[in-house]
Amino acid sequence: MSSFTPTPADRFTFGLWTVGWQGRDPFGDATRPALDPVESVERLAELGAYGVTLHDNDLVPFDASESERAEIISRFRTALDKFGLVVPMATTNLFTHPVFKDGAFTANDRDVRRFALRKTMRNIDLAVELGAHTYVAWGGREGAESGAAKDVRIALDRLKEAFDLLADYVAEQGYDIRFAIEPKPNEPRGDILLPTIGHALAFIEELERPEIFGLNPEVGHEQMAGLNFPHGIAQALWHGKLFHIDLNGQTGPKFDQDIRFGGGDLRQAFWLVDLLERSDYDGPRHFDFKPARTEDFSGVWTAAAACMRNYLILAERAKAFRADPEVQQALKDSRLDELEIPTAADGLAALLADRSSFEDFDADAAGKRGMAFERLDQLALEHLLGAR
Ligand code: XLS
Ligand code: MN
Ligand code: MN
Repeated sequence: MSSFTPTPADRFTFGLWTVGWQGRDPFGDATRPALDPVESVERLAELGAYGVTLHDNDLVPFDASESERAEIISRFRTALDKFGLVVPMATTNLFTHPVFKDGAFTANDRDVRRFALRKTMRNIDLAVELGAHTYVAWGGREGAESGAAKDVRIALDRLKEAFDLLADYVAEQGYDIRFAIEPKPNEPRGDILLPTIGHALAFIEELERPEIFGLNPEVGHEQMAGLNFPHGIAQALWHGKLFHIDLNGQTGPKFDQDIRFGGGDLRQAFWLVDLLERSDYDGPRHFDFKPARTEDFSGVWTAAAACMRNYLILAERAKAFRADPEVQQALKDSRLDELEIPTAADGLAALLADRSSFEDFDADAAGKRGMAFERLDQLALEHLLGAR
């Protein structure tokens, strides 16, 4: 059994806003002081992380002057170099300042939309400077609380317009950047546009340059909608659209809990790691969690280390599950190998002529066959629990 000690080769990354979250929620003030991004870089490097990610305003305050901005960025770059962390992804804060109260790219006010685009383009420049190749777009306030407040079809026109302009911008600048859209069903808006992986996948195909747009799905966001996250990720992979991933924990449909990875729905976490580790996804394993506001900084670093450790434990458990000869037999007993056989590779005519497929098919007998899924799932559970 490995030591479950992360190294940069595991490609674990953290948002500056995760460990830096001060614990402010709708009912309570901050429970922790602000954390210097330079300290986050140092501590995360010590813990074995590969990189950090950021919103523009996680690093540079919204109202910083040009010279303040330059100084903050230079100090941050020095820390990255010193502690050996990379910045593979960046994103824009289009939700904190009151100017974004009705959204950014889909705000009813045109001047706000134009400001949001300029703010994003400016931060794409910084993202590229810092070496990022992925630009996340979470439309946290692109939504509404009431029916007439947003004409959704027109808002989608504006959202497409914004992404098409951003794609033009990166093409004109010659940037090697791909966009990863992050779906979320609600919070902070009552309802948010592109609420799930499926909505976002369909939207991307309407863009002018769909090839540079993919997804950044987050565990808790799909689970807030009662959806199966590993299934969503499997479909994103199937479409070639898993560009990035936000790992955390959630316990069912409620507010966005952002629990450390492994907290929350542990069985879905197991199947997620099993899927990711067997897939061709080679991007960062990015944690977007919030250390509980009950914690001091010691608890913050404990939670950050636990995200990585839990991922490694689950990867080891999933590997043991797949390697177990009894599991391999159980997979056959459940006919997973048969699912791999195309249903009618012999062609439509052969299918129509095949009496055994319909006229002579004994549906009652087939209906009596057990699928043996209970045994298969119990084996998985025992591996997950460390009982095998
Ligand atoms: C909020 C989102 C946000 C994005 C980045 O719910 O998860 O943190 O990941 O803006
Ligand atoms: Mn979240
Ligand atoms: Mn996220």
